[in-house]
Order: sequence, then structure tokens, then C-alpha cells
Amino acid sequence: MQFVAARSVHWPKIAGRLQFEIDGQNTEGQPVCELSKREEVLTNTSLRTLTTRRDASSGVSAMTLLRADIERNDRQSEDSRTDDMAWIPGGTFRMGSNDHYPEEAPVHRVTVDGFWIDRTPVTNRQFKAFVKATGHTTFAEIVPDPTDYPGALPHMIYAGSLVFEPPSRPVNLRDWSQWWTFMKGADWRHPYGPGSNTNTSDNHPVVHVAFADALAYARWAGKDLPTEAEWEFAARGGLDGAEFAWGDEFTPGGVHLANTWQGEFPRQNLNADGYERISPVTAFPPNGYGVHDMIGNVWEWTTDWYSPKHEADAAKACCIPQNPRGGREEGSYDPRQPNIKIPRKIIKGGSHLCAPNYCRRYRPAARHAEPIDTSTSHLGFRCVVR
Ligand SMILES: [Cu+2]
Repeated sequence: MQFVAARSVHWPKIAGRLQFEIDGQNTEGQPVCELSKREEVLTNTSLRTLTTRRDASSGVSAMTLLRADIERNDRQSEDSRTDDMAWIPGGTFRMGSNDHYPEEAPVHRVTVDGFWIDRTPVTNRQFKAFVKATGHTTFAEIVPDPTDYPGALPHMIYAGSLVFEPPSRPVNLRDWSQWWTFMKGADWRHPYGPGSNTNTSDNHPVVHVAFADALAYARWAGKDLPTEAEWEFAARGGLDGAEFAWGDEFTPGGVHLANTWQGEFPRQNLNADGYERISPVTAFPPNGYGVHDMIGNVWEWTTDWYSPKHEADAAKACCIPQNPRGGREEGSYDPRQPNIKIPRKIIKGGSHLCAPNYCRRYRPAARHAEPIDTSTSHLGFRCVVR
């Protein structure tokens, strides 16, 4: 699989107009980009407004509230990694959910060994250190070779990444191209396009990273990316079978415990959680394992190939899958676009764009498919050590 060739997914002229049915459910992160007519870049003024708002320190009371309840794990002081990584003890848990989207079902038991996981998504500061040390160029920064895209019009060939921009008019919720723009010059250093930069957001999760970029970082750091089962086990924070990473109520006592979208997505952003866009990685309280931001803020890459549903629960305890690693690559292609063979990984956790009226994926069981060549303004990652 050539990553560069895979990128043709961004050029709809090749495959014809990339129309597809969303079989009864909306998915905010529809990965395939239809090139937008709008190529305007955010102005400095609007960026300043955004920056001011998202750095406003709210959610503090929520942190204080929950911190008291956090069960600290025993091994924290035993290893130098504990400053930035948490030990996840491993065990057997109920993975998935029968109560939401079909791809999360059925609930089935899975066993994972213990592992370390980053306490937060990888930040801009951390990614900057990686790029400085290795000279790594991310996928979004590479101008495609036109010969890889027969049929693509020259003006459509440019380096860029998918950026969320709220539409100015009412839109059809089934047409995600109304709020996603394949923006020229958008990359991890310029999360909202060329006019933006990450200088003011060192502590925000890095975004606009394709799967290969995340993996390259992990290797450099002597780590790996989590499997879906590991990720979900860690996100549950020891609350087996709970709806959310913090229990069964979305906003206990009216307090937001993750950066999601309040209001009618994608036009009305009520900002009740204190953040209009991405938030600093520790803005919200950690879960029971002392891990921040598993839910909301940005989606996170896992190593597993996507499968449209989970396997059935094992009939006997002896047959519970141990450290499962997902489906087969061939099974991960998007059936709605049979002529595009881009394998897709599972991403987890939902993002700041998940809204009750649109996409309720701010839960540990939720999952979504993302083509390996695709980067966006709401997708990052974190690492594990086994
Ligand atoms: Cu969502």
C-alpha cells in the first residue's frame, strides 16, 4: 500500500463525485474529503478570538470535583514513566456497547495484559521535539506527485489537511463536506490553515497527523500505538460496562467532563464546556486510571484495522480473546466506495465536534473508521508501552 497513491481519496475527480449513503446514521468524521470550493483561510482576527476563548480557564470546578475521587494506581511511584504515563493493570472487560451505533455491537468479553499509556494525547510541544530530532515531514505537508493522481486537475494538487469550519447557512447533516474543507497549508503547525500557528497551543493535542505520522512518533519515543482493546480498556478507567469514561451520566451535576460540542452541530456552538475548539490536554479531569482526555477533544488513532462490527461474545470463558488486534486490512475498506482501496484504522474517543444531535461518540465503546492517509483538525493520538 503506497501512502501517496492512497491520497487520491482527496481528489474526487478521479473517482467521480464521492457520494455515499450514510446508512441511517451521521458520522462527523467521514474521512473522505470532497475538495471544497471554499479555500479561504481564517483571518488573524478570527484566530485571535478563537485562541482567547479556548484558553479561557473554565472547567476548573469540574477538575477539583473529580480529582478527589480518582483512584491512584499503585505502581505510579515505581517507574520513571509515571510522570507522563499511567499503568493500566489489564484484565477482562466487556468491550463495545449494544445501546448505540451498530459498529459498537455486540458487547463481548476481551482480555488485555497490563500496559503503560500516555496520560494525555501527544501534544504540539512533544510533536515539535520529535520533528526537531528527526526532521520528520508529516503527510499533510507533502505536495502530492501529480502522476499519482491521473485525472486530477492541477489546481487540486496541493499539500493540505481537513479543517472543520462551521457553515454560515443551514446545511444538510448528511453532507459533511459542508463543514470539512481540504485546506491548503493546513498541517500540525498550522491547525486552522496557513494563518494559524501552534505557538500559543503547546499544550494542545497535535492534530493533522496521518497514521504513519503517529506511528513514526511512537517509534521515535520507544513506544507503540494502542490496540482498540487497550485503548477502550484504558478509557473505561476501571468502570466496566459504564456508558462514559466517568460513569453512566454524561454531565453529572451539570458538569462537563470532556470537550464535546454543545448546541446544534455544526452551526450552533454553545460552548458550555468552556472550549469552542480544541482544549489543553489536561483541561478536563482524568478518569479512574489517571488518564486525561480519552473522551472528546480529539479522536485518537489505534493500530487495529476497522471492522464494521465486533465479534460475538465467547461461549466459554476459555475462549475470550486475549490482546485482540482487530480485523484484516482487506476487510477495512469502505464498502461504499468500492473503487477506492484505502485501508482504514479504528479511531476512538470522539472529539470536540461530537454533539448529541449528530454524533454521540463521546464514549469508550464508540469507534470510527479513518483511512490511513487522512489527517484532520480533530484527530490526534497517544502512545503505549507494553
Ligand atoms: Cu463524533
